[in-house]
Formats: sequence, structure tokens, C-alpha cells
Amino acid sequence: MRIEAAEMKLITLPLRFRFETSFGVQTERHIIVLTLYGEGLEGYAETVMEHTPHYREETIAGAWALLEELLIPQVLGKDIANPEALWAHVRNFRGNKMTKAALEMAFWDLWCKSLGQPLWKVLGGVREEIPVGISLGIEPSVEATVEKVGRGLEQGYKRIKLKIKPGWDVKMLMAVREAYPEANLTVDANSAYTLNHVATFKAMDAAGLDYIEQPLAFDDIVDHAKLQAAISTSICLDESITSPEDARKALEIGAGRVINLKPARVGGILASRKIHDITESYGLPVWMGGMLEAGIGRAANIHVATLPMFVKPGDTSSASRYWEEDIVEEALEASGGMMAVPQGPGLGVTPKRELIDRLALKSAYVAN
Ligand code: OSB
Ligand code: MG
Repeated sequence: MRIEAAEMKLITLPLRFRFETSFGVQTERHIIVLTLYGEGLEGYAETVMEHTPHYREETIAGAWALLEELLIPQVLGKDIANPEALWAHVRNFRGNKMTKAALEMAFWDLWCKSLGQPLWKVLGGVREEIPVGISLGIEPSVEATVEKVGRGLEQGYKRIKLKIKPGWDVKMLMAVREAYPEANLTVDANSAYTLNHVATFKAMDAAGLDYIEQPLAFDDIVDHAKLQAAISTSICLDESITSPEDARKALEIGAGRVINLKPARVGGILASRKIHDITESYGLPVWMGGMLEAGIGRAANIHVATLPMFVKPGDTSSASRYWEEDIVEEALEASGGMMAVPQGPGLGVTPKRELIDRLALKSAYVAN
């Protein structure tokens, strides 16, 4: 597959809800829509990093420059046999996992289209629908939280994840547990705590959570191992895992028993499959995380979640929860807590060109 040209469009998309986490409030998303052109086909990707470096280090501004000035020129005009071969051109660039993942995602779409196959089949996926839950932000009150959890359960979501931060944790959680004794509940701290808070996490053991997501620092595994040894609830790692090596080391030292696998955070789909296989070798599950993706990124996540060890419900809920109008034609909607996998070639989604052009704040076309 020869990559002939690339196009980038920066858009902002207003969220239908105010999403508060321990690291800030989001009311819209900034997304680079990337298109690779080759052999009469188009491959699509969207970026997932935040506008500001509050989740991990990467930013939209950094991704834009890196794609335009280094990553795209590295692959333009090259004949690339498969996604493994793409890495030969960018492997020596360190870090910047989410940016590299965008390039890889667009190439997977292009390459699978050239094979006439949906991504999930090429990857070796084993299911045509995936179990999903929702991630609820920090709400103005405990009552509002209990109500939103109830609505999510009524809609059939298989797990409700609650964002927490110091001062918004045990009390809120116990109220939700009391209201829904049987619900599959988890929490996500986005790195808001330290080992000084061990007592808080011990108190959470009584809430019957499936896991506690990323309680400690975004780049830590050692303190997570200490915390895991001190509590009975499983720790799930999100921010701390940015590569297959990170995953191996974290599981080896007992930093957690579950991984929230976000393909972009770990450098793409090939790296995701490796992490999937590493966790399998430890007999541990993974689940598909989310970064509030629009339709292109959401579709990619759904395809990857068809791999065998994605047994826990992920964050890939209905697109209509997030957007008045999504950027793809296909409706990515869950029903009864199950999300169907798109069946067209590649990612199986069609970007709405006119909408993307109308929303574009910035465009670039890169060709030789
Ligand atoms: O920590 O999982 C997270 C959204 C943006 C950044 C980080 C996270 C999240 C979510 C929402 O929890 C997941 C989603 O609904 O896509
Ligand atoms: Mg998380």
C-alpha cells in the first residue's frame, strides 16, 4: 500500500454533557481527523489526546506539528506492506504514543479496505458485539449521581464507572451502592490520590466495586503495587500503561489486576494486541477504555474490543450520549448494553465530509 497524500482537519465538537473528572471539566472535544490516501482508497483516524496535557503529556498542538512535520513525511510515497511495516518508519521516534497511534489507525483502515475486510476480522476478533458500560463524571450532588446511575442501568449498561476525587468518594459511593445493591460499579480517580489515602481505599473495599481505576500518579506502578497489597478491591491501571513493556512490568510487580486498554494511549492497535496477549498470559482480563471519541475513534475501539480477553464491559457507550451529531454516517448505538461491531471494510465508518469541513478550524494537506 503506497501512501500518496495525507490530510488533517482540526475540529471542535461540543459534548452533550459537562464531564468533570479529578483533572478538570470538559464541555467539548478537540479532534484531529486524519485521512491517508493510497491506491484510490481513504483511511481514517481521529486523535484522542486532550487540548491540554491533563490526562497524559500529549496535546493537540503537539500532535498536529508532529504529524505534519515528521510522521506523515516519514511515510509519504512509501510502499508499506502492512501495519508492522509502518512501524519501521516511526519506531525510532520516542513517546508520542497517541500521535503515532493516529497514523497507525488510519493505515489499518486503509490496509483493511485494500483487503476488503473489516478490521475486527483481520485482527482475529471473536465476537460481533461487545459488552459496554458508561463512565459518569463528577456530578453536583449525590442525589444527581444516584439518579444518573439509575438511568444508565435502565438503559441496559452493564457497568457504571464513577469518577472520584478526594472529598468525592466514599460517601457518594456508599449512597450509590445502597440504592443499587446489585449493580456492577467501579470508580476512576484519574491519579488524584497518594499513599497517604490508603484508609480511604480500605473504606471502599466495603462498596463491592469490580475495581478502582488509576488511584495514584499517572506515571507510577510501584506505589500502586503497595496500595494493591493493602486493599482487597482490584486496582485497574489506565494512565500508567503506555506500552506492552509497561503492562508486563506492572503485572509482574502486582501493581493491579486489570488493565483499561485504550489503543491510542499504548501506541496503537498492534501494541494493544500485544498487551491483550500479555494480560492473557497472567490470566487477567482487559477492557476497552474510552477518551470521549467521536465515530472514527469509537469504531476503532469497538473493533479492537472483539479480541478474546475483552470480557469486562468497556466505556464504548452509544455515540448519541456524547454528540448531537456524530462525524460519521453510521450510528454507533448500544442496545441492552451491547454494541454491534461495524461490518464494512476497514473501520466500517464513513466520515461526514461536509460536517467536518464546516467544523474545521485548521486544515493541512501533505503530499510530495
Ligand atoms: O480516565 O478513562 C478515563 C475520558 C477522557 C479521559 C480519560 C478518561 C475518560 C473517561 C470517559 O473515563 C470514557 C468515555 O466515555 O469515552
Ligand atoms: Mg481512566
